[in-house]
Amino acid sequence: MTTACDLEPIRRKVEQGERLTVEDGLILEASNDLLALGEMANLVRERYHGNATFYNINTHLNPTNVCVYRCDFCAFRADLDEARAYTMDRSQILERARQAHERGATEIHVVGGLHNKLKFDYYLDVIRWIKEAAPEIHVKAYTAVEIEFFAKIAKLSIKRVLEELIAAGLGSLPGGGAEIFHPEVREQICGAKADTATWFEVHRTAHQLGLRSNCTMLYGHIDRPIHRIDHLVRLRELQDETGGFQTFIPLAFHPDNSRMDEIPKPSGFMDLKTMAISRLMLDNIPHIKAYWVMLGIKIAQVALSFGADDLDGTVVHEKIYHEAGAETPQELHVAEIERLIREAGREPIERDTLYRKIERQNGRWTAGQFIAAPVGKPNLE
Ligand code: V47
Ligand code: SF4
Repeated sequence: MTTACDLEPIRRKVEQGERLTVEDGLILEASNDLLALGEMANLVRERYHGNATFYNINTHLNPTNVCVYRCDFCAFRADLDEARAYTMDRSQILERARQAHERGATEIHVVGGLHNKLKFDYYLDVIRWIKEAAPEIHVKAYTAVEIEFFAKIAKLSIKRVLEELIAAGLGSLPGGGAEIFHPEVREQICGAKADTATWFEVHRTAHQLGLRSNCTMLYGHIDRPIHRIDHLVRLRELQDETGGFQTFIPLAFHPDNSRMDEIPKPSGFMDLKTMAISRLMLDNIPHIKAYWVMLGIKIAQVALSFGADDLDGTVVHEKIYHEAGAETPQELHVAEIERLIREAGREPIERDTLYRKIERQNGRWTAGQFIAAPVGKPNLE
């Protein structure tokens, strides 16, 4: 157990904007002084963004739940012959994109299973169909795990797969599939899918092609402090190299209907502590997201004082967490998101996926200026 006084050297580093080491990270992990961790994380959060707190209007699309992999934590996947297996066709995807457009969404977040039979063309078509129905919508699609799967089934390089997806209309990559990078954990919970080196290769290649991406960490299952700190430091290293990560999202494990359902879900204390430590270790990633769907609305709101500056979006049609027991609603309306942010003493700003301020007039939206971030700028030469 760490005492308040062990945190003093770290506090001084944070105040002076110095980078924290792995050892510092482990000291933070050993501390139960949640308020001290939160205060330090809040300092970094306010140095980056002041009171600004971001959200977007988005919708989720999971084109298929059929998946060749069997990650232990996943309650979403299905086998091809199961009654609950589904694959969306062109008309369903066009309809979903039209609905998103009518609701004023600026982003569709696409992620799904890795189907035994579908060809790479289907995944390209999903993006083309969205763009056909809603050309101005940003398509944030396919985790690094999906990208490496496409490369395998299409017998193409990761670079070529990304280039084809970009030509179809891909706008950025979501951060999923990262889980825990440390092999002690990864091999146990999702050993069959893309390994850590491949996850990084996909994001590095995406950044080199000019795409922005997000990154995540799935915590609160069999992971230990060293695994989480190792995970954060690996992300920080790629960010030093490319500057292409926009947002980090800590994902709290939801056990229901998974093969790890004997593990209790992480407590509010762990959620806030992980949020704060993430903000402190990831000094070069501009945004930290409190994804309300998985944290619950109450913890997500409090997280705005523990390092988070983004609440994700209005989110409609989310399946991955709801099938794993999330009790949050399917959608939050803009007025509710703004109320939660204001009540926490922050200023709500609607952003697009690339963090440009959204202006709305007469039912139409335009993306304005990029919202400046002091560090974490791309360095891609
Ligand atoms: O990779 C799956 C996680 C991820 C469970 O980029 C689970 O803005 C908890 O990538 N309990 C997909 N987590 C979701 C994702 C995401 C979510 C929100 C925002 C962004 C973004 C990306 O969901 C998977 C996996 O890590 N996941 N099952 C579960 N039972
Ligand atoms: Fe498949 Fe993704 Fe679920 Fe793993 S997390 S089983 S890759 S859908």
